[in-house]
Amino acid sequence: MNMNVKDELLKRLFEAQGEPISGQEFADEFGLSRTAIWKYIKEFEEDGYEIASIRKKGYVLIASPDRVNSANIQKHLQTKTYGRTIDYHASCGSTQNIAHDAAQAGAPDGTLIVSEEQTAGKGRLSRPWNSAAQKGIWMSLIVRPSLMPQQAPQMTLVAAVAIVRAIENVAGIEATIKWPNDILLHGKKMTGILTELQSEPDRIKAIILGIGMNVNQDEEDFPEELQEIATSLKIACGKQIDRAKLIAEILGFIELYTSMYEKHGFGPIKLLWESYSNTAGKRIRAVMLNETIEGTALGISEEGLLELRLDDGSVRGIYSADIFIKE
Ligand code: BTX
Repeated sequence: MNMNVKDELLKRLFEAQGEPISGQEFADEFGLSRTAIWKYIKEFEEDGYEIASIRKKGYVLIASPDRVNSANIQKHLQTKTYGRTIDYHASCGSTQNIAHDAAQAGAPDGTLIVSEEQTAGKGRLSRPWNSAAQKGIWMSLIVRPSLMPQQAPQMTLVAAVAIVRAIENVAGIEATIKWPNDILLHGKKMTGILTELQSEPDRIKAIILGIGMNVNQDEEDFPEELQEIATSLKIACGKQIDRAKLIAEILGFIELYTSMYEKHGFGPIKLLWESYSNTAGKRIRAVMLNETIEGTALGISEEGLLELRLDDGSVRGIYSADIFIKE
């Protein structure tokens, strides 16, 4: 059996998003018989996929085992707008790059790009983000809120609060937020958020909220260099989590909190964020691009800056840094 052709067939079935794939056309394209295609379909069914065969049209993927395709996400979705358009990939370089192009091309508010794996997932400052196939949630949400460009960085904090609430609902455990963009479980990084902006001087065109979540990894699924610092939801709560359901839940909370932010300002989000944060009151070291400072974290400002009291008594607001908490 040629595995690559089989993978390609599955990928096409996913990407067709409920539309039929012609067995004959696929067979012709790859120089195979229709019987060979039929055998692949039977194998998919043995693996737990539900596939309908429609006369004269082809094969339609009805349901799949633990995949984050649009059908599986949307059956849990309770939002008005977010996640109503989903662009699903079996594999891609980075959902963030796809989302940037889609936003520029006019993708509607709430469009979600999601992939089973990323081969070039990225964090802040272009650091690599490990995105193993079928183990996590690797997604980018395009939002077009009525906010000013200077209010965009706070969307990282909006997303962080939404993610903690969703984890509580789906997995029954409470995660903590480490300013600005990490969600921790038992002190290890479980989620990273990358917020990027497409803007005019006085108007947000789009915010791309990139969310990378370790969900169903076991410890040995992480490369050695991450084993000390990374964890997954499954490691923390001891059970396999339905990723599609978790995505739907996250989208629900992001929609709720974004609209709260638009209507009532940052105050309510700040309160929620501070209740989940592990940073306030702690002695921390903040490593920025050009300087490193130490002080005691006071909390976040109305603008979403982390406020630090330095040893000389002065207070500094920090826009972006890597934070190390000194116990
Ligand atoms: P960050 O810059 O805060 O974190 C990056 C650092 O985190 C890396 O240098 C590495 O040490 C560590 N790391 C890498 N992979 C993982 C992992 N899976 N779990 C825990 N730690 C890890 C955080 O950036 C923002 C990440 C956003 C990722 C999403 S995924 C969907 C979207 N597409 C894309 O390319 N990026 C975003």
